[in-house]
Amino acid sequence: MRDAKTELYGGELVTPFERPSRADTVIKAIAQSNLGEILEPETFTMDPVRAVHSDDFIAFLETAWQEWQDAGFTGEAIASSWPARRMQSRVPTSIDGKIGYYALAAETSITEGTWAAVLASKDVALTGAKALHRGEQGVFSLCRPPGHHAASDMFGGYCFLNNAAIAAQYLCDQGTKRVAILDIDFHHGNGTQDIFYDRDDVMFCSLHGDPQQAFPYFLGYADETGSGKGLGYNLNYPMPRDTGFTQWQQSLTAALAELDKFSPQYLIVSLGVDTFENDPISFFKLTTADYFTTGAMIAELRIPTLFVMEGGYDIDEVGINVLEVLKGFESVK
Ligand code: SS9
Ligand code: ZN
Repeated sequence: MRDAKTELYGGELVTPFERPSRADTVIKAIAQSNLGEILEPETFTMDPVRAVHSDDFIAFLETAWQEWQDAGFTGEAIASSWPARRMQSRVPTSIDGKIGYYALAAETSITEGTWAAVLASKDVALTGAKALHRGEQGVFSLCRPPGHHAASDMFGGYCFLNNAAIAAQYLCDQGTKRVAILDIDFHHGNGTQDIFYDRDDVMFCSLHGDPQQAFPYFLGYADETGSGKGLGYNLNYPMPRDTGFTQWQQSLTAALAELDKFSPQYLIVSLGVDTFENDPISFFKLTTADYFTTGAMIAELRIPTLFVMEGGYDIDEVGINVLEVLKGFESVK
């Protein structure tokens, strides 16, 4: 289990917002509902991970914590130096150099148990993707840690391997022609966008806080629409501080219309509920009832859908809010 002790937040090391109890409250809420069977994840090989992430990045993640300890550091592994502008000539070999090279932000510590949790999380996503491929109409993968900020060779924003991207690529590798990813986490899914930016077989749509004001700050603008043959297959809907459901729903309606035109065989929803009004690190104003409506709207597409857990940091409400999305999805027959 990943139970890091430190997150760099406002200049202090605090208990991470992304913590084990998030998953506990979600599984508890779902177990008390009668939404369907709860399955344990299968173990997959690294092949689906290697189809999305670079070998050097995977090798880094696997040994980072050991190397950090071997270097004699006593705190959790955290980046503090970056290949900033005009400093990008080569990859260092020391762990403190490497962690800066592979980190896109400094809030995310690597510690004992991180790699094991990261592997389990991608197995949860792949188990969901496999169930979808076998004919399920709706599946939820309770992944933790989340994945949408992780790019092919960068971790950060609490994410290490991109679970949704790995699931999407797995479906492509099974012969699927078109997969769509709808990211409704409060934060822009920069990693997922980056991974599929030049592709026309995986469409990416993200609704999120304006990167002028919100993490990940450097990506997520509306004019990022894809490159090469991927042009037109990347859609961003940034929204300002205090956005409530009326405005958010307009973006969702627009995104769903575009997804419908693309006509994917499978839909993957990067499901974050950090859009919630009481979320401690975000600034949208969605309510619990809005999550039911959201789930129902997604179901109206009538595309086999895999929900992959991303963010949501109001520990008391994260379970009920996720459950409402799934109940809304199930309410449409
Ligand atoms: C910087 C805050 C960084 C990272 C949030 C990652 C959310 C993942 N002021 N916060 S869903
Ligand atoms: Zn988020």
